[in-house]
Amino acid sequence: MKLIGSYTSPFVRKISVILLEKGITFEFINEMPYNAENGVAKYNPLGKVPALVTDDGECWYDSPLIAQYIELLDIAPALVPRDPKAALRMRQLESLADGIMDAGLVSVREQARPAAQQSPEELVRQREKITRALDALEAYTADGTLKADELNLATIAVACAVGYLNFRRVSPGWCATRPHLVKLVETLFQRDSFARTEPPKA
Ligand SMILES: N[C@@H](CCC(=O)N[C@@H](CS)C(=O)NCC(=O)O)C(=O)O
Repeated sequence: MKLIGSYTSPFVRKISVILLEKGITFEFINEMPYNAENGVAKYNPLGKVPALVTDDGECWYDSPLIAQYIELLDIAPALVPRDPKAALRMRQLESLADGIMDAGLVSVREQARPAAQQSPEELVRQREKITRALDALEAYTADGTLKADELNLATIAVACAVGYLNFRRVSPGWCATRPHLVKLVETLFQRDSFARTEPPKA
């Protein structure tokens, strides 16, 4: 299998962690989608990473769908419940985490523009999405919907989303008022799969 991605993308990290946790061997093809010259569109017409190319030459893109494909391979540990409704609930939590990644990415892109071209309103809009989503995740960890000691699609996605906020210093004070979420992500960050997929420092 080939995973097309960049080392800084939280969506790519989610898929890398899933593959590592399941012990699936893969080759990482480093492509930077925001570089002028990049080969991402060969794999995904939308020009986004991750994309996954299987040994049969099938190509999958959009990380929730890739995660679903990998789960279909039926390789332990199972990361999504078999019950369809429970699976849907877990995928909704994945969407919430992915939404934080999306809003974090938009914020980072906006702040990379020349100061005069940045939209403070857009930055506030994105920050509010992140704040509301983090509050929802804190509530889900407090009521046991998300459990720090459970490895599944939702907890992996949440840890990747928060890892991205930390890495890009978006919402830097997020942890002050969300102790349950802090415990969850710190537990996940201790895993080898997370240590091996930490974004580069520079
Ligand atoms: N919904 C997509 C989002 C992927 C995404 O936005 N990836 C970013 C990198 S973190 C990207 O490739 N952006 C390039 C672009 O938007 O042109 C997924 O879950 O795979």
